Amino acid sequence: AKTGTAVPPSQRFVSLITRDTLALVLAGGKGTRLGALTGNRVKPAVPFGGRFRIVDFALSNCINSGIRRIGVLTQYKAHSLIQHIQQGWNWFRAEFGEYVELLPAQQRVGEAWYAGTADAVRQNADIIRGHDPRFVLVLGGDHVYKMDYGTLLGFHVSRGADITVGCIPVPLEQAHAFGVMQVDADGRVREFAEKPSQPTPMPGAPDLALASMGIYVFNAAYLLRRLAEDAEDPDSSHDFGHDILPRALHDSAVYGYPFLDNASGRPAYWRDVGDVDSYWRANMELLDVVPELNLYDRDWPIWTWQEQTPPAKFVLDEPGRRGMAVSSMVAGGCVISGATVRHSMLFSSVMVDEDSLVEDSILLPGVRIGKHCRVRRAILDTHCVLPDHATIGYDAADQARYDVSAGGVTVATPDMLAGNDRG
Ligand code: ADQ
Ligand code: ADP
Repeated sequence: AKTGTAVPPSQRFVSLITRDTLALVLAGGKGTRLGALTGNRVKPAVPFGGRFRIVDFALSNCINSGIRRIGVLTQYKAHSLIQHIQQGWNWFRAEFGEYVELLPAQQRVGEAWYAGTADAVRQNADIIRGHDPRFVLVLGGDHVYKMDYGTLLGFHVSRGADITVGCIPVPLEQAHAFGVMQVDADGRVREFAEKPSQPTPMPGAPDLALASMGIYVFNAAYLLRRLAEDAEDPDSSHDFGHDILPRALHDSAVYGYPFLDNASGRPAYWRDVGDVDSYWRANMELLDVVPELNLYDRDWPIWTWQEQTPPAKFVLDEPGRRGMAVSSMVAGGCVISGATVRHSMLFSSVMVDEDSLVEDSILLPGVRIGKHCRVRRAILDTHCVLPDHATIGYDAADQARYDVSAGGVTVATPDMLAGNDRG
C-alpha cells in the first residue's frame, strides 16, 4: 500500500524485516560453570579471543544483520557488562531510530527480580510495546558465532511462523545440556524437550541431536500474549525452553531454522563456551593456522571496546634473551621482555618478564608475569600478578590454591594469588 518509495518493497524484503525487529539479548543468567571466571562478572562479559567479550558476538551479529534496535537484559553481576556496553556500544544514533538499551531487572511489574528468561522479557513488555516492533529476536548473550539474523528472520516470515528457533546439530552425548528438538521436512518443530536426560538423536544420524541455540524469533504481538498467559500460570518456571516452547507446540506454528555455513552447507561454527575446558579450547582453536572462526573477516567484523594501548612490544633483554611469541595472539599494550610465549592468547596490557615461559595459556587484560616464571595450560584472570619464580600448571599442589578443571586447565584469580578467601 505504500507508494512512491525509492525501492520497491519487494526488493527490500529483508531490510524491511530487520528494521522492524527488536533484538533482546539475554545477559542476566547466574551461570556458574565457568567457575572463577564468572566470580564477579556474568558470562556474556567474560573476555574472549584476545580482544572481545562474549556478548560482542551477538551484538555484532545484530549490527552486521542490519538490526539496530537492541535491548540487553541484565541482572546478576552486571558491572563489567554494563561498563562494556556503555563504553563500547554507545555509538548509536537515537535520531535514526538506533539504540542499544540496557534493561536491568528493576521491578517494573511486581516486586520480583527476573525469575527466568521469559519472565525477564515479560517484565519489559511495556518497553517492547513502546518500541512497537513487528518481530522480537531473543538472543542468548553467551555464545560465540557469526550469524546473519536477516536470513533467520526471512525464514520465519516465509514459513508464516509464530516462533522460529535457531538450531544446530550437537554430539548426542552433549545434548542433555540443550533444548533438543525434532523437526519435519518443512522445518516445523514436532517435539521439543528442554535438557532431556535421554536426548532423541536426529533421524539418520544416531550420534547427533538437533539442539536449540537458545535464539528465538517471535511475532511481537504473539510474544506479548504468550508471556502474559505464562505469567498467570502457577506451574510455569517462566523459561523459554522449559515453558514457552513446549506449550506453544500444541497450538502455534513453531519452526526450527538450521544454522548452516553458507559455503559448505554444513553446520556453522557455534560455541557455547559453557565451562572452563570449552572456554580454553575455543580460545586455543583461534590459534590454529586456519581457525574455523575467522576474526579477520572484513565482511562480518566483530566490534568491541578496548582501552587505547600502544602496540605489543617484544624486547631483547640485557642477558640477550629474545622476547618472543609464536603460534599466539598478542593484543595491544603487551610487553614480552626476554620471555617466551608459545601457543597462547594474550589480552591487552599483559607483561611477561625475563626468562619466563608461557604455554597453552590465556592471559586476560592486565596480567603480569614476573621473572623466571613458568605457566602452562592456565587461564589467568584480569590483573593477576605472578611473582618471580612462580609456576602454574606444573604441580599437583596447584589444586589447593587454584581451580583446576576436569580437563586439567588451571584458573587463577588475583584473590587466589594473594591467598585471600574466595567469595
Ligand atoms: P541455557 O543456556 O541453559 O539454555 P539459560 O541458563 O536460561 O539457558 O540462559 C540463556 C540466556 O539467558 C543466557 O544468556 C543467560 O545469561 C540469560 N538469562 C538466564 N536467566 C536470565 C534472567 N533471569 N534474566 C536475564 N537473562 C537471563 C538455553 C535454552 C536451551 C538451549 C541453550 C543453548 O533454554 O534450550 O539449547 O540455551 O545454549
Ligand atoms: P573485568 O575484568 O570484567 O573488566 P574488573 O572488575 O576486573 O572486571 O575490572 C573492571 C575495571 O576496573 C577494569 O577496567 C580495570 O581497569 C579496573 N581494575 C580492576 N581491578 C584492577 C586492579 N587490581 N588494578 C588495576 N585496575 C583494576
